[in-house]
Amino acid sequence: MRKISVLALAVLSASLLVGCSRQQPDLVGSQSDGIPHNQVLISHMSFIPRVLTVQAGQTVTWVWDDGATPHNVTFTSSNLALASPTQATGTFRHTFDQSGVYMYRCTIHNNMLGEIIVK
Ligand SMILES: [Cu+2]
Repeated sequence: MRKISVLALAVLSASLLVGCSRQQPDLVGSQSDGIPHNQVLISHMSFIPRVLTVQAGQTVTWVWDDGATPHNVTFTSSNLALASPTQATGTFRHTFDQSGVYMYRCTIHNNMLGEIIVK
């Protein structure tokens, strides 16, 4: 059941991203269409959106959706020592209580970089 809803979210997010990229790329990651604002999709060897802005106290969920390719979320900023498992499916969550800029990457793929900005 949980797996199905995660998949549904991933599909919804992907279609939202595709729709937005045709018209208004700035809306990616917005709260339109009921898609959670604080979600990062791991797909096509990238974090989508690459930069996500949230409010302090909010939880960010990363959703793996890149077939059998394993990835991880590893923070590189000195202000946060945190890393997800390396996995091909599943989710990872973290609640950001302090404002700041948090850089992260996938340690397997050098080009996979992401950023969480906490207001
Ligand atoms: Cu990766």
